[in-house]
Amino acid sequence: MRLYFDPRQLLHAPAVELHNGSFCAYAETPQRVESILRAIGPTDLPGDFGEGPILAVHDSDYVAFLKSAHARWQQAGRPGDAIPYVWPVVHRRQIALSRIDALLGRYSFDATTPIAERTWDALYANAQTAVAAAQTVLDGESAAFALCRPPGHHCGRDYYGGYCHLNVAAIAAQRARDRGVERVAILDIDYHHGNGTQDIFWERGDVFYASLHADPASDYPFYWGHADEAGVGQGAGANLNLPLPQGTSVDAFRAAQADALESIARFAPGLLVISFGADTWEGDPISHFKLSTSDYALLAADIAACGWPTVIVMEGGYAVDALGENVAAFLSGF
Ligand code: Q9C
Ligand code: ZN
Repeated sequence: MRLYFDPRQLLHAPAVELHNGSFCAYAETPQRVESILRAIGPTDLPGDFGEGPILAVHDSDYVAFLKSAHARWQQAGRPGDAIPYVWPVVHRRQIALSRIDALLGRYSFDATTPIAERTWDALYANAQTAVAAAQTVLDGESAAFALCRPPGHHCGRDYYGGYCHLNVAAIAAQRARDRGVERVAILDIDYHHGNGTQDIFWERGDVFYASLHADPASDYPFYWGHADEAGVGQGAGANLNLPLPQGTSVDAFRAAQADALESIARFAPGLLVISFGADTWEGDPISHFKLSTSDYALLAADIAACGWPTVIVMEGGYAVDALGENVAAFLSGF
């Protein structure tokens, strides 16, 4: 299987995050990548596909904001990473926003996702990694892995959060659409619901989104991910949420994944994108499922047996020492 990664993705390195009321070490650390590389071996550099694939998913004003946010933060005299503290939720007047704090609140939905000095460079390389894996599968490989980092599934067309700024799974899926694949499915098996991916394709019938995740009644991102969210308009019926209780282990997870695969099979995709998070592992520090390392090979084999050309995009997974083995186990199933 071809594996893609660009070392510039490590340039996004926030120092701290706001967690349960205090600042603590950033969970989505560059060391996650080192763990994965140790376990999967050498990777290929992606080519440079330009900004086109990013702008095919994200609004241009949002991309311009991401590029300039940290410089604006510094111009305002602020130290460290840019972190929002105000949001236009109530009576959201958004006239000529120019103060960095106003912009941060406009384009984010949480305060856990800093923008650091080199964040844009990392995000750009991250998107290229996703496109390279998609392109390899479009060119005829049965599967490819994009070692994306930072992850992407929490961010939408014009907003960031949940450690995610560019939606790499959506960028891969949209690339396939733009290169002639008529129906693309996304299977999201990160511990958290992929609210951004759901929002991006909410009104579209050409991209099917299916997600297994912790019930939003108990877990982040709280405001999305319930079972009755099915899409609207052209997208009605093309969104499938399968929330699962904390404590879920492999039998229930595998059964839910089989339900998702059955729905995807009815949709008959020409290509599958997997948003793969290893934060479903039993030892993950911020999550509460009970999958073991060997379970990942089983789950991947179930997906591979469906026979769809498959792009695997890395999402979450925060038990850094075990992360590499969990990713390698998943890839071995293909
Ligand atoms: N510090 C992904 O797995 N923070 N994002 C929860 C823990 C948000 C996780 C509080 C978790 C987002 C891609
Ligand atoms: Zn997650």
